[in-house]
Amino acid sequence: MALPVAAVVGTGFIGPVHVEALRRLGVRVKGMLGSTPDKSRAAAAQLGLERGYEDYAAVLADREVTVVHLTSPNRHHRAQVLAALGTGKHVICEKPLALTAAETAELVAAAKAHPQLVCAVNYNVRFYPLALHARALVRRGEIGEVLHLHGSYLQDWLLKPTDFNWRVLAAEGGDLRAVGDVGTHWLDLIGFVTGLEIESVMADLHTVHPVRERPAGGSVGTFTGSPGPESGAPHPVAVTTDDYGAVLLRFRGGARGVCHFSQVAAGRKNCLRFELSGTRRSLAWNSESPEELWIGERGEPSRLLQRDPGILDASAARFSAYPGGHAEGYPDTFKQLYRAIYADIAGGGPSAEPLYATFADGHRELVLCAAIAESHRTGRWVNVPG
Ligand code: SOE
Repeated sequence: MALPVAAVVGTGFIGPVHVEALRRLGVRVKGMLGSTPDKSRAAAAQLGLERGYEDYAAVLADREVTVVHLTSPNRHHRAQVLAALGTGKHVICEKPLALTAAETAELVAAAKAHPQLVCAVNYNVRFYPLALHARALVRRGEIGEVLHLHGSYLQDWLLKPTDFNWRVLAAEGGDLRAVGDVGTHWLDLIGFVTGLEIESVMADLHTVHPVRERPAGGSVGTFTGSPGPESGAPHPVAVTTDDYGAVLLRFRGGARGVCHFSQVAAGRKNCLRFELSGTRRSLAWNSESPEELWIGERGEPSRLLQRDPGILDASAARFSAYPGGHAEGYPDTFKQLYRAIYADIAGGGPSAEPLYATFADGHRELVLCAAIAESHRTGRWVNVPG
């Protein structure tokens, strides 16, 4: 079988992360597509890629390309996924999978109609070795039954009213932003690690800056937040998406949870934390110190486990490349995620229970977002359809 060849759609913060991870695996990345042909060419030149595509039609028409990575603004995902599947290409789509649960339901159906194609959502946090190890400990019964859990995902790059990015606009990124952009990482991870399903939610969302200063012309990069030198005078725009969201969770089977998400938390750059409290032990992990897993005990000293493939569960050691003390972090999660996905591509199609998030998992996140939005609107607990 011919080796897979990838194209990456989107030249912002995350597109180059995909390119780098693929190259570390030896996957050929043929080209990139930006929001203009000039941006495509500039990105291709900077990363040393063969093609800066003119438009999406040119990506699809490139018969050498068998896998499309979508890192474009969320509003493009639905149409780009459908078109890629229509031309027989595997799809790895950034999260959230699309703008609404109606759109993601359509994408799940499209994936079913192309069972030979791998359809994945880029929930990379699953692939920190200690996230995989925590999952294995829960599965082995090491923490007993989960009683309750809590956590957060906090960033600060949208703290000021002068910080702007396409994500703040509901039309570009979806109605929910802190919850949709970073909260769905947390919610996906919790489901992945514990196997628990959320039954109902009670949410409180808040837009700290209902008006933000949007620079004229020029673009504002993710994490740079504020306008670059090429941007013109800013003008005020109304913002309806959440800067902050807090959600109480009830899980099927009785466990309880609480989480909050923010993109206006000064000093927190990209900080995802969770703590699971079980009938035997607790587990806690923080993405900003991803090499350590806290294991909480009652009758003996609690301990900090340092990542080392030699002591990890085999399911986690498989995705940990370096000996302990040789830190693995954010870029490695993309590499390991693509290892799992490209193994399926090489194997001829999706495996039965992949570790990576499928379109069904991506859909589940949009269903949760809809329930969270409804709960905030109505001030009530809202059931999440199973
Ligand atoms: C911006 O908030 C962002 O890049 C998210 O979109 C990513 O999913 C997350 O990994 C880091 O932060």
